[in-house]
Amino acid sequence: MTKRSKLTTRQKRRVSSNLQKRLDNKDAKLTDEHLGEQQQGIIIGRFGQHADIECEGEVYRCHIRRNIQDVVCGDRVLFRQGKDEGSNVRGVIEAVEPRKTVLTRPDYYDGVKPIAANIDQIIIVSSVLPSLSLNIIDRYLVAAEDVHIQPIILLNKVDLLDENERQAIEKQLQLYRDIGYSLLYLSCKSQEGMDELAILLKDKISVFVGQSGVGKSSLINQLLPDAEEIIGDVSDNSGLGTHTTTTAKLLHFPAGGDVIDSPGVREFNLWHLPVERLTSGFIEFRDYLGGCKFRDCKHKADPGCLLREAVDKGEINPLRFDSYHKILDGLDEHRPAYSMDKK
Ligand SMILES: Nc1nc2c(ncn2[C@@H]2O[C@H](COP(=O)(O)OP(=O)(O)O)[C@@H](O)[C@H]2O)c(=O)[nH]1
Ligand SMILES: [Mg+2]
Ligand SMILES: [Zn+2]
Repeated sequence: MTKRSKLTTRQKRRVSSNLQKRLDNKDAKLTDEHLGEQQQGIIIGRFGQHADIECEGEVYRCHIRRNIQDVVCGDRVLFRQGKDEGSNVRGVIEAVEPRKTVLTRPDYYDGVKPIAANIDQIIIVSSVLPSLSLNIIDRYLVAAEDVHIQPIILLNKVDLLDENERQAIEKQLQLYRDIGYSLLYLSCKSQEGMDELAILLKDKISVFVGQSGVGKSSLINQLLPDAEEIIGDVSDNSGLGTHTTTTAKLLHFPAGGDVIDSPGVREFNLWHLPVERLTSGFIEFRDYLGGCKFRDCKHKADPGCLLREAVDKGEINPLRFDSYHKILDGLDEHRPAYSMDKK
C-alpha cells in the first residue's frame, strides 16, 4: 500500500529533480577513467537502477546506464568494474546482448515488459491438490509455445494418489506424451521423479510456473537446499496457497543448471494473446490450420472445419479441442485495456 503523499506538486518536482541530479553525478563518476575493461556477465538479480551480475563466480552490484532499458534476470550483459573500491556499487552495465528468448508480462503503460531472459525451458508444475486441471496446463503450454520456449509438464504430489487414481490420471495425461511433450510424475514427499527432474534441469536455464499451492517452492527447496523458499500452506477451503517470493533471482542447481524465480515469472500466462496465436499454440492443430473451408472459421459448428474433422477422426484429442474453446471463450474477459496486436 502507498501512503498518500503530503508533498505539494512543486515539492515533488523539486525532490525528483534533486534525485535526478544525484543520479547524474553517480553516472559522471562512472566515466571511462574510473572503469576497467569491458567484461561479460549474467544478470542474477535486479533492483531498480541496479543489478547483480555474476562473472566467473563473483557477484558485482552494478549501476545500469540509463540508455539501457529493462535489464532482467538471465540477460547476458557487458559491464565494466569500477576502480573505486570503497563504493558498494562495483561497476556499470553498458550493453545487453541480444536475447535468445524472453518472458514478458503486460504493462499498463508500455504494453509488455520483460520479466526474464534466455530461458531454455518452462517447467509447468501441476498437482493433484489443488485438483488437476488440464485446462490450466493447456494455458501454460500455449503461453510457452508462443514465446518459443520448450515446456515440460510435471505432476507433483503423486504420493496422494492410490493405485486406481494413479492409473486413471496416467491414462488421461498420456495425451501430452502423444503430442510430443515431456511429462514427469513427481513427489516432493516420496522423492519420486526427483532424480529425473535434476537431469532435465542440468545445463539449462529453467523457470517453474503453475498455480499457487502446486508445490513450486517445495520443489525449488529440494533442488536448492540453500534457497529457503517460503512454503505456503494450502488453505483447506480454496486449495490455493499464498504468493511469497518478491524479487526475481537466478539461482544455480548443485547438479547443474539454473532457475529464475519470482512471482512475476510464476504467474506467466496468456492474458494477452491474439486468437491466431492461441490457436497455433495447440501444436497438434498446426497441420490443419489454414485448411478450413472458410477463412474466418471459428472451428465450432462451421461447415468444412478441418479441426473438427480431425477430432471426429480421432487425430485430435477432444479434451484438447474443448480446452481450446474454453480458453478462447475466456480470452476477452481477461484481455487488458491495450492490445498486443499493435506490436
Ligand atoms: N503431499 C504432498 N504435499 C506437497 C508436495 N509438494 C508440496 N506439498 C505441499 O503443498 C503445499 C504448497 O506447496 P508450495 O511449495 O508452497 O506451493 P507453491 O505455491 O506452488 O510454491 C505445502 O503445504 C507443501 O507442503 C508433495 O509432493 N506431496
Ligand atoms: Mg511458493
Ligand atoms: Zn475450422
